[in-house]
Amino acid sequence: MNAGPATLIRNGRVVTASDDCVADILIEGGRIQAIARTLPAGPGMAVHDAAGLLVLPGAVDVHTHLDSATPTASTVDDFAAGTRAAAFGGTTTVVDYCTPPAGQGLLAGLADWHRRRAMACVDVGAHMIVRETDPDTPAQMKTLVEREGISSFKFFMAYPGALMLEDGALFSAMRAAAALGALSCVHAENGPVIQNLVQAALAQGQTTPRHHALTRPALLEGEAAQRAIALAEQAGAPLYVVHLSTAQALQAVQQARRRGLPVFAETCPQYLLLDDSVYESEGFEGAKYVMSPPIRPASHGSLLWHGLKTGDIQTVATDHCAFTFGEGPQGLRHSKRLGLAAFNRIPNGAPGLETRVELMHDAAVLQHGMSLHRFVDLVATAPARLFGLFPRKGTVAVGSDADLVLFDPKERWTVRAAEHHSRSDYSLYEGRALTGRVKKVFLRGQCIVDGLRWLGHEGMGQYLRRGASGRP
Ligand code: DUC
Ligand code: ZN
Ligand code: ZN
Repeated sequence: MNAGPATLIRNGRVVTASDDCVADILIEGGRIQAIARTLPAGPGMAVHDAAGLLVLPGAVDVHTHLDSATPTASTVDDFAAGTRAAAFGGTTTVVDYCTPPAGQGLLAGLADWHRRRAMACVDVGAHMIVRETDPDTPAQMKTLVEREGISSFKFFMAYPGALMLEDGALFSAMRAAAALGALSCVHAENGPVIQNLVQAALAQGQTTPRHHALTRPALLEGEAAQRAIALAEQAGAPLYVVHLSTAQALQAVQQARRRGLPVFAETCPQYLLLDDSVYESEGFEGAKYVMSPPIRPASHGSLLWHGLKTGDIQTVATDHCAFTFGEGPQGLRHSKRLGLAAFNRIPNGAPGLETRVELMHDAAVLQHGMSLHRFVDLVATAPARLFGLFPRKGTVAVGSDADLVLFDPKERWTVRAAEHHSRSDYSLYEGRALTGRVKKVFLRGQCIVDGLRWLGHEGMGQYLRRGASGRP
């Protein structure tokens, strides 16, 4: 609970997933106390004028990898840098993937994750990645759900020999999650076949970044999504397909949903706004876009937009998994340059936490004609609901945490990595002109971003024990 002074936000246009009205908002004790057309300012109250601005719920990003290590590489944004970047972009809640190293166990992995997340500047929850199973795994999963409020697990169908669960283990893990009322999240790509394609490409001397995309075809994401849906149906498990990027995977999700199955999907701005021409340069530039799944041909993006409109895709998250392009002061361990000799050694992932809300406002509302309500739903409300955070997070309502974004829907500006707060040295959207900009951000009533000024501090983010996931 935040015991700061009472705060009044005046005359903003409050937009939620369902409502739209000009109102004053009174904040006390970190929560919204009242919303009314006119509220009086009491003595000592901090008053913010929001006339001409939208007042949106603090956005919720349910897919990040902060301070996350593999044996060869580590993401460059720790929780302090990553969540500060999030705040500048209007995101006040992050649900991050805890990835215990091989052999460590889930509870020990979580304890390490808590040490790292203690520097967070916005509120954070965790999903747990299950990369291996043993007889103790179901009991550990139970403890995570019941004691730690971790109500979602991620399973990889890619990266054999590293993160992948083969089908039997995947099915058992889905069953265990379902028995606990938890949501199974899957990275849907056929890992063994991709491994085969990667080895064949390398054997032919095809080492440049664009071969990353060529060896991870859309068909193999569609196949894995279809298989995940079948395994989840058999296990009686609700399913959430993370970072969905292809028409084939979307079609599998659509068919499942038409049959009434509890299948949900997330996509990311990079799959909506970019296309595979990003890999065309012959040099190393394409490494900036090496992520899994890769950026797809434009036809997929068009269908993903359709999936957002029909509601078959419920959320837009970032998969913020940031590395530097150059070596930078952080060193090679955080750099794409680890893969200069061969594309399969390029660390997978890209930055995105800071730009998601503004990109989606510009693209969804201004270019694709979606309503402000749907935009708010995609970036805040639906992820909060699906991952057990609603109504504390994801909306503007009496009793909710006072996580608020004052947003100027008319300001025009240009994305520049040099002006960002991520430690990554590039943006996937460098030079893109956008309309709509975050002006002020409040975390539990405290103004943490005021224009270009940072008013928050490391460690102010709280850990979020989440309720049941997978219930929209
Ligand atoms: N999957 C993710 O979700 N993030 C980074 C890399 C990956 O394969
Ligand atoms: Zn993934
Ligand atoms: Zn990810």
